[in-house]
Amino acid sequence: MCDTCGCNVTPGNKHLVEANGKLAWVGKGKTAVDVLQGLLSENDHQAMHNRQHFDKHQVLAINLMSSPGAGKTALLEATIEALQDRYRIAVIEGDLETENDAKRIRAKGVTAIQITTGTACHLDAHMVHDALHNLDLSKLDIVFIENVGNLVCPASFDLGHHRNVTLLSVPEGDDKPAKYPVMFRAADLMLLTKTDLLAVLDDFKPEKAEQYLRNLASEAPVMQVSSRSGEGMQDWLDWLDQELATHRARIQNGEIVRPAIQSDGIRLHATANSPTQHHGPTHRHE
Ligand SMILES: Nc1nc2c(ncn2[C@@H]2O[C@H](COP(=O)(O)OP(=O)(O)OP(=O)(O)O)[C@@H](O)[C@H]2O)c(=O)[nH]1
Ligand SMILES: [Zn+2]
Ligand SMILES: [Zn+2]
Ligand SMILES: [Zn+2]
Repeated sequence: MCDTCGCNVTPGNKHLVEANGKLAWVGKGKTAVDVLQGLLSENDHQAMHNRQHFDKHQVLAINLMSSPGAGKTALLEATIEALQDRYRIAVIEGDLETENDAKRIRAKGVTAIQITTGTACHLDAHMVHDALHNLDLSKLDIVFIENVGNLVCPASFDLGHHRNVTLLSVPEGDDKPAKYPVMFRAADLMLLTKTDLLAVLDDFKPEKAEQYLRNLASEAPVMQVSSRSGEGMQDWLDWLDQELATHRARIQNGEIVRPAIQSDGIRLHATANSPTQHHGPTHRHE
């Protein structure tokens, strides 16, 4: 996990492990495993609370994941251009350091909340919650969360969103679903991006990428898009339309929509059920 990359403690949850924090190392004989399991359990609670925020306002929340530079921000820019007359959109941007992506989104006339994660290579539910309290969800239809560019850790943290979209860009090679199964198993949709480059990078075979995904027992749809040429964008926009309609219908029925569960990722992060006491959110929203 984050066992190997040391990223479990984030600016959003570090209060829990600091002195006097709920999961503080000292005083209660906690082991490292206890603390990590506790953090995951806290994350899941926070994620449930975040989902209540979204659902209360019938907002669809989509988590975009990929390796660095696969085209998440470019896809968002093109999506906003295509949809901003029809849907009210906001973006939560996760980056290690800069505010560059948020600035690109704001240039399209859309609210973008930047979360700088520092050393953490993924967003977690606590960081997303801080961002949510800076967004007026009553005035939105879709919130996109651009996760930190990383093909490993982001898939293991529920943020309280509804759908995972995993991007694989043509220059990365078609074997990535085989090499990073945890990430691609989490996908509710796999987008093959930068398809305008297929003509020059002709060793990338879209059908091979799809076969590697199917080898993971995933039935997620696969779409080819190019933010640059606009090719395939309509399929993606249609998918969003459909997801928003399904989401609203489910909320009317009192159902909760969750992204694909990543049991592999959870196993990578902790090996047993958390011993930590569960608790409700520390505040309520009217
Ligand atoms: N040819 C081509 N290039 C693209 C396309 N989409 C994005 N790019 C280029 O790929 C590079 C990275 O794009 P971004 O949208 O910044 O990628 P990202 O996934 O947001 O990157 P990080 O936030 O750093 O992880 C930029 O130079 C883009 O211009 C595309 O459809 N075709
Ligand atoms: Zn990590
Ligand atoms: Zn980006
Ligand atoms: Zn809240």
